[in-house]
Amino acid sequence: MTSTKDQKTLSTAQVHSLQREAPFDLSTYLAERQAQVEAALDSSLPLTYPEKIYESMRYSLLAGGKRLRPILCLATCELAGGTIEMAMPTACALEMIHTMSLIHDDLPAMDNDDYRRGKLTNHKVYGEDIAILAGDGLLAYAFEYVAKETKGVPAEQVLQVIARLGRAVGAAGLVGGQVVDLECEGKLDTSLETLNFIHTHKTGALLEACVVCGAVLAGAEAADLQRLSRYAQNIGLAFQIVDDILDITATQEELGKTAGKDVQAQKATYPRLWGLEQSQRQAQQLVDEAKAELASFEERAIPLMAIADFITNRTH
Ligand code: GRG
Repeated sequence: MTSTKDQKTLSTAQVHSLQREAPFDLSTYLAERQAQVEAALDSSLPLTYPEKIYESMRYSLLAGGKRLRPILCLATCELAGGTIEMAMPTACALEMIHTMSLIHDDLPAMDNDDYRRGKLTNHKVYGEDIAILAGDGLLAYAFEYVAKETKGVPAEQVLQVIARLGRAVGAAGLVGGQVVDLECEGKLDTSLETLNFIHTHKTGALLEACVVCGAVLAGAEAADLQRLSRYAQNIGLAFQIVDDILDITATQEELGKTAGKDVQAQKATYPRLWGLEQSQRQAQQLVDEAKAELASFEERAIPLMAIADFITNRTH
């Protein structure tokens, strides 16, 4: 006959075994990671003097969003054998950089948008001067945060992360993509090559940094970094194709920002080039190719596989 203590031990083991066998559920996974990221972001940027700028930075940083970039960084760190704690400062920095790019993108000098993440844009609330500075403040703080807050990772790997982040945001990444995007506004004959350049830089470069930096922090080998980089490049382009599709098919409520902006601004987009159906097919093909890059990671890649599928299935 088993004692009460044995029964308790047995049932805990059973629970663990059941947990191991439970199928992976992306919604649960994303909700859990989103909650961790929200808490980390909230404590990363306390409100201090001069309050006005910190308030403006916090307004956009804590305005919600899918938190896809930090979640990708945490997922690849875990895939490569690291921990969430090792990657959280970089994950927060990636969301700070993404948020600053949204603040600047929404400015009257760029896309001139009134809504973002279901709320008024930063410049609508705080004025253009403060919105520009809030973006600058977030960008600078992202680098400080990685350098100061990353714990338990060799300095050489942290340096690599900082270098990769710098490349992803500068003229070789987001800034370069945005410049070509602005140049192409109103040019409906923009080639596929130029469209791909815009999006591999504007959207793909930061997504690639998310995926690769997580693995760098965990000390992944060069061959794995290359596989993960190809995965990220494919999901980055698929993400943008779906973004273009949703601009046409989704409502303002679903998007949290003005719908139909691309057509209104006469932007070259994938649906304009290929039509909606072929755009959806191309996005699916890129997601399939992305998932194929993960084969050698076996079950460790389940979250990244599911995130790739989420990209083509998302509605906002
Ligand atoms: C980076 C120095 C520096 C300057 C910014 C304005 C600019 C240069 C670049 C534009 C980058 C940009 C806004 C790209 C679009 C990326 C994109 C698809 C955003 C939407 O991402 P989601 O759907 O948004 O993940 P949420 O709100 O869920 O985070």
